[in-house]
Amino acid sequence: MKATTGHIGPGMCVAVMGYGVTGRSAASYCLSSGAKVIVSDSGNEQGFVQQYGDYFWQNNIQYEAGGHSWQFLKQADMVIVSPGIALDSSLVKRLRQKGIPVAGELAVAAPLLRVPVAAITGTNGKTTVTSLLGHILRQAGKKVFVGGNIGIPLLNYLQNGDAEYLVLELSSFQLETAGDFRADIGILLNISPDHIDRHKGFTGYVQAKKNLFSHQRETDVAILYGDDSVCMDGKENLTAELLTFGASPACDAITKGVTVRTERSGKEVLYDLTGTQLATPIGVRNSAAAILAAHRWEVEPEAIRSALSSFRLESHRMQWVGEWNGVTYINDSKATNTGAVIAALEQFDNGVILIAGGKHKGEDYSVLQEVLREKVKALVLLGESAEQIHSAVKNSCSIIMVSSLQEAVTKARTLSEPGDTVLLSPACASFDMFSSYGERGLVFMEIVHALLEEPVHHG
Ligand code: UMA
Repeated sequence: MKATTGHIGPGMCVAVMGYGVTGRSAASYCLSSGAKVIVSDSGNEQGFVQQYGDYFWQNNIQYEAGGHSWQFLKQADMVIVSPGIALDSSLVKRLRQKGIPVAGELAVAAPLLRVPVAAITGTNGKTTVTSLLGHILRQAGKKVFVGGNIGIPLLNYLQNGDAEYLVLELSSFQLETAGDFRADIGILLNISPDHIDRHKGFTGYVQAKKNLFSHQRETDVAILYGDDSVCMDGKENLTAELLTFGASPACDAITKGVTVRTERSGKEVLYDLTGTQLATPIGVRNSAAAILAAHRWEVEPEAIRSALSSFRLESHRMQWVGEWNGVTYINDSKATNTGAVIAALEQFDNGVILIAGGKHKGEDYSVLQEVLREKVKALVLLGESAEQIHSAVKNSCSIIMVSSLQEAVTKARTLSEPGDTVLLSPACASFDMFSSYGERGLVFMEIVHALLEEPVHHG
């Protein structure tokens, strides 16, 4: 029997293509629905069998590893494809031509969702806004499932969930295979180039992001970053009600300094983020998006305020470390490419002392020149890539070469003045000096805390 996406049950054979986090959740969901499951993964066969052989045997799951084949997959009534698998292969095309649906987990879940859904996408900040909205709803006493690209597949919810609201972080990969998925609230935070190989250019990437709005109804809401022309482009084609956030006075949630001003039931409401982890330009903007969503679901301003002040940012992504003598220290160790560094620097007017460098991944650092010229007072370089970055950006700002993170923080502190920001945003992987970006970020924060207990010696 040929399947209709979303109606998985006894008598059907479902192929799970890619057996990572999503694939394992999909297999488990299909088994619990009574379907027969087969698994196809490109990973090394020996390791695969060692890891999953017993589970496959217990659940009567046939598998192929080391690649995907038509011979194996053609027995399926439908294929659930993992987000990391590109859809332009001749095999995926052949499956579709032969009438075998190839769907992502959003398409599978779509017809089965019975509670309000907020879905958040964008190039940067989606994990923060997803966690923040989940946190606000929980503070307001609601039962919430927070999942998606943040690391918890939506199909986990379908198996065990009893939430009243779903808050999902969605990637462009997931939105490419979303089928009829519809969000009551769709949030697009920003768009800048990313995953260009997979989407065959920027246009394809934007298109995938905007799939989020394609099945919305008039009673739904689309929340867009009003100051971003790429986000706003095509707004007249939205079916849902449009709400915007940003610095422009025309926005529905207006960001100014560390405040967000908006309306709720016709009354002006002001949120002051002073003293919270969200009191950065990007944090305020992310908060504005989450506030609009929370108002839509009628959360009281007091519950929102309490959630904003107790919210803790995801580690190592524009993580506020502290403020000493008027200088703010920020850990953005997760910024392992130039795009992330540009996004980080764009949050500041100027006065940044940037600590960068690490393991080179083949990027062209000259794209940083303009933003360095505008925002950066001094660039402190360390790690394997220091020389390369230096020669690519040498005329953009003052550059200091150092040999350790300890030395980098010490230098940055002596160069800083009240009102400045010391930002670790490396543009490189960490593996030349650390085991992960997480370790690099933790070491940075330890050094900052330890150093700032000591008096500053300028010069
Ligand atoms: N595989 C194949 N064939 C291929 C490629 C991979 O069989 O052609 C196999 C691999 O051997 C592996 C499995 O597929 O066994 C991995 O699948 P996957 O890459 O789709 O990853 P998952 O483990 O299912 O994790 C995915 C998201 N990964 C990607 O989109 C690449 C996770 O986002 C997400 O947290 C998880 O689903 C739950 O929703 C990660 C990510 O990097 C964090 N996302 C990108 C981003 O944020 O920029 C989009």
